[in-house]
Amino acid sequence: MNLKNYLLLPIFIALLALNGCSGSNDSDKSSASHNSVHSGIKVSDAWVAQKPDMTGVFGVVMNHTDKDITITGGTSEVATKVELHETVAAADGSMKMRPKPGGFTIKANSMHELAPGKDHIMLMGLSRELKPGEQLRITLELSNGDSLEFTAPVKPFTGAEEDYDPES
Ligand SMILES: [Cu+2]
Repeated sequence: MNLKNYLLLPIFIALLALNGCSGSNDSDKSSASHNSVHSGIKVSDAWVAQKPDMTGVFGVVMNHTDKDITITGGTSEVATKVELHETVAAADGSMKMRPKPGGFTIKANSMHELAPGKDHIMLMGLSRELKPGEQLRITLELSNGDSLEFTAPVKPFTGAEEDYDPES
């Protein structure tokens, strides 16, 4: 190895380390750049709860257009079926989730929050175990014929509202 390579090596390693971190750890801010804008509609702060069999996708959907847009369905590589759920109070007072009739309508120039205990995207029939930090690709179908694709990191979900840092 000549002297020039010797000097460059630490820089190269440092760059590799930086790259390695941005993908999988701490998903809050870095993941935002993976979300894409289509037809003026966007998903931000998206995340997926780490659960077996079926799980929820959460985040904020923003409609920057001057027309109402409805999310009518979706697909994901890890789910056999994607449903759009709402959470409602059952007769016995417990909270239950079920497919929302008609899907999620995001009013013109408004946002729609997807959160535990509220509306959410449900990934049904997961084909494999989800790992904290991995990025899942989700595609939503819109009422205007377009689709909205975004990526969401998997985060541990304990059932409580508390924050939990998946970094090991
Ligand atoms: Cu659900």
